Amino acid sequence: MQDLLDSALARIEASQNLADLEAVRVEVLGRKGVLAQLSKDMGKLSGEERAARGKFINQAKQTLEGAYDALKTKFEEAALAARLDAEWLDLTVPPAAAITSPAPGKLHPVTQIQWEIEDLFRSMGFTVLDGPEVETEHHNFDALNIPADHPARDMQDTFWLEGGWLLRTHTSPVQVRGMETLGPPLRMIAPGRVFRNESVDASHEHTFYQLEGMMIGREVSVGNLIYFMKTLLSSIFKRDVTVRLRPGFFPFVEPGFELDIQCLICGGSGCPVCKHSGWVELLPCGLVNPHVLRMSGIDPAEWNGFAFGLGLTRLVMMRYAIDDIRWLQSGDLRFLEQF
Ligand code: FA5
Repeated sequence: MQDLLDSALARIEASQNLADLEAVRVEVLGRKGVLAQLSKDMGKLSGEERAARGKFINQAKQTLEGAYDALKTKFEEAALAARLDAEWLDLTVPPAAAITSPAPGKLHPVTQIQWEIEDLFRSMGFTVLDGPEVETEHHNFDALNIPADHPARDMQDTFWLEGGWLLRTHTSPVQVRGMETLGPPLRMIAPGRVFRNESVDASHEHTFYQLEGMMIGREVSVGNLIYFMKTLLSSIFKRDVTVRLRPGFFPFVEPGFELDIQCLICGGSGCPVCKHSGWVELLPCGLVNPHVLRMSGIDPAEWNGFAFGLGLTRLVMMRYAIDDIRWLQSGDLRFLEQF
């Protein structure tokens, strides 16, 4: 009997894992196991022998079950430890990719060119001004000599807001704010986002960037205006570009001009960006209308000046030969990563 018990115990202890142990349990402790065998001939034993056998079986059962339970706990703990080892994550370790190849952010091409132009004009004594995107009708229109019934208002389809406010349709209201707050003499530029309620195509966005410029002095001439415009374009394009100046009408300048650039997408042969004309409107400008000076508290008998309103988004398109304005606000990284 003792031999049977010893060999059963040895078999339990020889188990290598939970599956082995389970198989041994069935053999040893199951219905046909060692204990069952020991109980089988109990009926043939005398009362004394039966009592001794019963005691032995009870102790054997305790011994075998104890060995089984201890080993089972040991295997289960080992399995749990192995699983924890495999699943353990140190959340404080930065991902390997971030260590080896950080993807640095980049400035949007419009911002890059805006900053270049700001540096250029600062070097020529101009102040960079900022203005609100939500404007008053007064600053966006009236003070620029565009009263409510003026047809020029229709040239810039407006997003009207509640309470008579509007999203500025151009950066020209910042001229007015500059004249009001700084007064003459004045050299200022004002880059910024503008909004127009118009349909979008290859060269028109509803939200785009302009860069306003203004110079007020004692004897500012068209010659001065042309000098600054040429300096601006040669600094941006760093090569000769073909431009043309033609008369343009804006109620806040007199005389007014349109400075067009020969389309750099198609080289002037015609494409959707230049609407097949070979030319792109880029830089309307002119001498400030005396009435506008007067409305902002500047005496036109003493002061005059020029103003321009660069289509900054279009300039970026020309500089990088971008054939559709919608790329610039697409947020598409394949496009943006090129700059
Ligand atoms: C104006 O906005 C005037 N405020 C410019 C000005 C300032 C004239 C000072 C004289 C003196 P215009 O509506 O033409 O003008 O717009 C100026 C430039 O913005 C255009 O030449 C063009 O380059 C750009 N632009 C106009 N509409 C759009 C549009 N929907 N999408 C992209 N660029 C545009």
